[in-house]
Amino acid sequence: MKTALLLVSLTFCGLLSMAQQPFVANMDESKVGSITLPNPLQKPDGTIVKNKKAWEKQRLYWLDQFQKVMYGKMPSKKLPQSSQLVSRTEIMGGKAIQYVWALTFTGKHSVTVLGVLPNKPGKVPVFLGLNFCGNQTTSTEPSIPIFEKYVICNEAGQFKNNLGQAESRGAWASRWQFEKVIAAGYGSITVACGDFEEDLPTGYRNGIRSTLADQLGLKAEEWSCIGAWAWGLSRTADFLETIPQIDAKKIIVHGHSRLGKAALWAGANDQRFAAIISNESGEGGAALSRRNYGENLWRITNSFPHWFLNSYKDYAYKENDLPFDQHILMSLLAPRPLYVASAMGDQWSDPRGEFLGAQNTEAVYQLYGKTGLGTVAFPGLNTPVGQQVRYHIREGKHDMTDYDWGEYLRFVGEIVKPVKNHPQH
Ligand code: GTR
Repeated sequence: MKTALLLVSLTFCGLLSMAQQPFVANMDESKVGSITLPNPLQKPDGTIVKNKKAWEKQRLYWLDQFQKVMYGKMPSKKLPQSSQLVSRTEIMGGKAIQYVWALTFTGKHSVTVLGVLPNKPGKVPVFLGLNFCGNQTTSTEPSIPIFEKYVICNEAGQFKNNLGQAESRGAWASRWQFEKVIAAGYGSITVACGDFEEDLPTGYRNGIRSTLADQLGLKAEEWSCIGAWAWGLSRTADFLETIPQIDAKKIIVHGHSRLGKAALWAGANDQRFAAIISNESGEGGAALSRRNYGENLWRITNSFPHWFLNSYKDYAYKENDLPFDQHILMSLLAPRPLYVASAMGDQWSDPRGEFLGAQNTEAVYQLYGKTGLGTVAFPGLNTPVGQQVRYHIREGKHDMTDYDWGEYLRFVGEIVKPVKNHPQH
């Protein structure tokens, strides 16, 4: 009895001290050690996929694995959705039109979509990405409604109790670079991620995982917040297909950080996205989970349990047991153009792990006759490398900057070309 008690209290103290120990991220490359990655081309029976056709089948196998282990199921049911134009405003001295639309799903859940399109006739390719802190933070235009749900931003003077105030207008405009995007001949579309699901462990309660649970036929715990955001990106794409000025075959999905994770997951599930951009998506995004550098699986599933399936945290410090790694997630994007970007001052996201994640998609891109990143070494600062898969590490901190946008526009300009001087139709 005494021994049992002693054991119980020892175990209890052990657990307590583990929980109390602050997490110290490994930031020493020499301590990462060597890792062995699963081969995207290796089928469950051990044989190797040799052509595109076989890969298409293998692709579904991997998608299913990611659904079962990490991000959860994706609803297969299509819901009726309707839209309403809220406002149309000429901006940038007449160079662009800003649209605000309300998008409603089965009358049960509504989100607000912001669009900035060039003010000229003809269809344009668009960038589509979720924003963190409300549409009003992407531009100073006063006609954009202030987002009224919880956001993670809480800068004094701009937000109060995590709710955007009038002063938050344009707070994150530098991450959107609307003028630059319009000048290059593209449109830009965004929705606050919290309009689909607030970024909180309890966010599912008033997010689409609850409001649409019956219609979608999925329980909240069967998928995840990242899943809900990715679903939101696809539903926004459905809506964009109904807008005559938008070339819906050229929707480039992008996202920064946690929203970059959502963009990758959206691109994997929805092959309509013509190109995918991951800006510093890090752990659970482009970075390899098997590399213990910066944020790791233990830390992310403890800080943000709602982003993934509950059971994903069982792989903490057992990353080698994962059936996949994040290079396989990105292989699911092939043969579409993929841009993975890091920042030197954002070691938390493991830039080298993001680079290696992008590089290890090569075998799949080659099945399509494309060179992905190619056999390049980890590049120097501000030196993009690669072809159909591109990578850069820029100087500076965790952010999505003017430099990043310049490179994304150059990349999609080569591959997803905007139509110049298009005729009226
Ligand atoms: C961090 C998180 C990262 C990344 C980042 C962000 O706190 O650890 O995985 O998603 O937030 O979204 O800015």
